Amino acid sequence: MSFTLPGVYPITDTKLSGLSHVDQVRQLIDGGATLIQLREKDLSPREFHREAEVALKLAHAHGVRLIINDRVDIAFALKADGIHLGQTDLPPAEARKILGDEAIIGFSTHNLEQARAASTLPVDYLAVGPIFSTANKRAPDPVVGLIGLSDIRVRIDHLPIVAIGGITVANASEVLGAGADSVAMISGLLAGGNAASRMRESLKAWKE
Ligand code: 3NM
Repeated sequence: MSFTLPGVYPITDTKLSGLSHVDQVRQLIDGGATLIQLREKDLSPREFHREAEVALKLAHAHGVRLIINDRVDIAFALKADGIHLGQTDLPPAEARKILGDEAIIGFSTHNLEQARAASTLPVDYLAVGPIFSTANKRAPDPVVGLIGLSDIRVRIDHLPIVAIGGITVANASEVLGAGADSVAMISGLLAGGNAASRMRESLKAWKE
């Protein structure tokens, strides 16, 4: 399956935004998002399933795709568009067996070695990060930086790369310039309110 990442890849965070997943999805769609990841580290699986179900209905009503973070079971149960997996989650090949060929599978990598290892796995895109320091990940890996990102880009040329970690409307252009196909953002879009207009501004920065 050949997959194209949108230039801006928003990820939900209920704590940071103070909003439910569905309300974040509504604002992000309003700002032009076409692919959104639901990321939840605190709710029970049952609560997350309930929220994700509503968010998925809204997204699909607008032709927007929804990726679930970590929880292959919830992605499968809801027929979400895909799953985003970290290094300690279910291996991508196992997720592929469960979710099938059509599912979008993304995989987090944090250095060149991991990106190289991931490049042979049945995944549709790689996330690389943290590019800059970030407050929104527990125990983040060492910063990759723009040079580290472009080094990975040069060596991994057959998979789309979304950069993540400390990316904002202000620095998105340089991250894209270093070779990322897409920029993932949490606080850059959701901290301080007005996610729709920040989403719009980020898309503008990507198009320029
Ligand atoms: N993953 P913000 S960094 C969820 O390095 C996540 O893989 C990362 O939040 C990684 O955009 C990160 O607010 C947090 O910096 C991104």
